[in-house]
Amino acid sequence: MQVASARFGAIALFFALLGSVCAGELHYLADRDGSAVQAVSNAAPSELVDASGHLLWSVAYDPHADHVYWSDLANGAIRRCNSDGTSVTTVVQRAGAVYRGIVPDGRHNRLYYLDSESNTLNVAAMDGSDETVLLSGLRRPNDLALDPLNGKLYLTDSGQDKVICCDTNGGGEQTVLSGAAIDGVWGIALIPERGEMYLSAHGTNAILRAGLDGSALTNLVTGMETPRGLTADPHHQSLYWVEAESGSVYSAKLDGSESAAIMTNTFPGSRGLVSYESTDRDGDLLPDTWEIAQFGSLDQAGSDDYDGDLLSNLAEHLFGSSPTNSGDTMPLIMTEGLQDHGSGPVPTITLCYEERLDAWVSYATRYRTNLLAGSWALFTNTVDSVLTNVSGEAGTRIITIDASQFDGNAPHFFRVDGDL
Ligand SMILES: [Ca+2]
Ligand SMILES: [Ca+2]
Ligand SMILES: [Ca+2]
Repeated sequence: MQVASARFGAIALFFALLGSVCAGELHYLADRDGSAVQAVSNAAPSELVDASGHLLWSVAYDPHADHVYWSDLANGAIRRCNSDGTSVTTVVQRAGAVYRGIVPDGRHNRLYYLDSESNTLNVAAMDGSDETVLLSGLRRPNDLALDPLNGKLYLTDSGQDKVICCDTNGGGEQTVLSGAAIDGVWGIALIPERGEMYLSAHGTNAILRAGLDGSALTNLVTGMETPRGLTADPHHQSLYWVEAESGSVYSAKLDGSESAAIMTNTFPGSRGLVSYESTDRDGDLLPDTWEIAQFGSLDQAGSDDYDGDLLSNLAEHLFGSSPTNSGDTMPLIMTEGLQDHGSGPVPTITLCYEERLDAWVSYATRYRTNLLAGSWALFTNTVDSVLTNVSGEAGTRIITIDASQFDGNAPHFFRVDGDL
């Protein structure tokens, strides 16, 4: 934060936002009728694992170990392999178990999974040891999602038409959605940075969206036939799901627009689908090459603050400062002066900050006059906005504002955000 004068203050605060870095997408699909785990790239499937003798249900991906997980209902097992299909390993097995939703959390060496035979939510180490029941008394739990930002698990319970949330240790269980509006709720995906959950429901044959607290439930897409596994891709601002009846893979934008079947290959009976944007396989909004270059691994999340300077890794990425140096924070510099832009000299404020050229967000200036009351308002009444000193992946944005529009007796505070 830099304060330029008693009258005007500049504050840099930045929130995590989403969008597309580059084209290219990767899905993993549990192809039940074909008895294969499929890796699907740009609408072309290739068989990753021949799962003959397995009754496939869910599929999941762990970017940290680069492992693909699936549930095998025929043998009561959760299995995994490397992302090239090698080293198939049984992680968890119990006779009669009906394992459904799986969430590997490689950062914390935890594997969460639902068993709709014992009707429990469970956790184990990623080698299957130390299994613990986190929740019991469920009726037919189906799909599971992790909100790493807030340390919460969300599950769909199809037997009760409920979405249930709890802490990652099983505490704080609560029902966040229930009832006819989510009849037959099945798949769940989260984008915690947007505060949103997405659901598929085969009772209403809809794809739905709600807040993480269950508020503002909305049908995004209707008229499906038994939509099942659902996944959200924040970088493409897209949802993907499988429609079990036709076996089609669908996509839509996060608001439900542009809904369409995207593959000519179909996978009838399929239940599980996950998708990964190839430059951000761990889905934390940081391009993986940048993460590896900065941290040497994918262990840091966008919301983490590695160097403890109160700026998230994502903010440091978007605004060009070092995420590993607490002495390097993104400056938002403000100066005051007089400038002539064609109609005589006027008092001006100049704001200056670093912008990424490849950013998938749009940078936006906001202001307010009272830090204790009111809210930040978008500010667009600028005299000039130019990008200079372009070098490599970044440039310097210089915004000029006519200061005579402001009440000279009131303080004004400015900040810059990265917005969708
Ligand atoms: Ca990443
Ligand atoms: Ca930081
Ligand atoms: Ca820093």
